[in-house]
Amino acid sequence: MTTARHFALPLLALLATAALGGCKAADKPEAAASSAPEGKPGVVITGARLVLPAVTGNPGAAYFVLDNQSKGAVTIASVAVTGVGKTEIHAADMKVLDAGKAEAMTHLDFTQGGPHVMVFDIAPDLKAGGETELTVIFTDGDKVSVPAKIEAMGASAMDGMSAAPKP
Ligand SMILES: [Cu+2]
Repeated sequence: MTTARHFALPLLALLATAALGGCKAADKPEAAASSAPEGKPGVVITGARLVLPAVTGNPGAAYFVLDNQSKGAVTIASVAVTGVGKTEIHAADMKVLDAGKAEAMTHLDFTQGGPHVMVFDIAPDLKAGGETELTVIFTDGDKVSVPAKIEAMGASAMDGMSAAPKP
């Protein structure tokens, strides 16, 4: 009986350690995230789309919404689109922005008539109705990639233009 008790205690201690160990492992999503190539905790990108120019060879535009649900501000260093040679982040007035900053718990709309990503040198295989990939690269090196629908410069783009506060 006494022997059994002596065994019981170390076993409990062992179980407690195991439980703690398990807790720590589950508490380490960073390890899992860093083994994945992309992702940024608390940042969600939705509605990504690439709008092709009406005239081939002209620049197009990419739009998306960045939702920053994290406790810190995030700053976009650049945006890459698969099949596109070059991108620039533009303000509504077409001025080049060095970066897009989203304060904590806010969201950033890249939308027609507002800030947008101007895309240059669009590969001919990017066709309306298809899909490409849009990658947002942050100043800290993190990246988030999302699928982006490819759209022709159509009715919706025209709507955006008439809604734009431009002369
Ligand atoms: Cu522009």
